[in-house]
Amino acid sequence: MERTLILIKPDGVQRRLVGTIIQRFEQKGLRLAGLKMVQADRDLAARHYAVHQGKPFYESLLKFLESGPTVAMVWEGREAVAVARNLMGGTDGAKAPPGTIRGDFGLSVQNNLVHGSDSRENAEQEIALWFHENELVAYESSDNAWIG
Ligand code: DAT
Ligand code: MG
Repeated sequence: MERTLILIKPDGVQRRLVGTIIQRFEQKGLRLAGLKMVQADRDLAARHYAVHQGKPFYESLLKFLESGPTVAMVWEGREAVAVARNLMGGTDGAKAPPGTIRGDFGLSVQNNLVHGSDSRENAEQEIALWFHENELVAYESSDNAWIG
C-alpha cells in the first residue's frame, strides 16, 4: 500500500475549497490516513520546499506557505503518489486540464491550491515532516474489496 502527503495550501483554505478538494481524493478511492490543520512557520516551509532553495521563486513560495493555515493529509491506496498527482493536474493552473483540481480551480503557478508528493521516497520523508507517526490511523475500509 502506498502513501502520499497532500497539502491544501493557504489559498485553498482561504478560498473555501477544502471540502471540494478532499472530495476529489475521497471519491477516487484513496483512503484518508491522517488529517490536520497546520500554520506552517518558516522552518517547516523551508524544509518542505528545500529542493527549491536557490530558485527565483523560492522566497515568495515560502511566504505563500507561511501566509495562512494549511490542511495536511495523508492519503493511501494503490499507486497513491501517481494517482494524487493526476488528480491535482500540472503545476501551472492555466495549463492543467479541466477535471483536475488545479485545472478546475486555479489560474496561477504559485497559488496552485495543492501539494502532492512526487515519489514514494519523498512521500515518506514529507509525511514524517508534517506528521507524527501516532497521528496516522491504520484501519480497514469496508469497501476495499470493491475499490482495490
Ligand atoms: P508541484 O507542486 O507541481 O510539484 P514543483 O515541485 O515544481 O511543482 O514546485 C513547487 C511549487 O513551487 C509549485 O507548486 C508552485 C511553485 N512554483 C514552481 N515553479 C514556479 C515558478 N516558475 N514560478 C513561481 N512558482 C513556482
Ligand atoms: Mg513538487
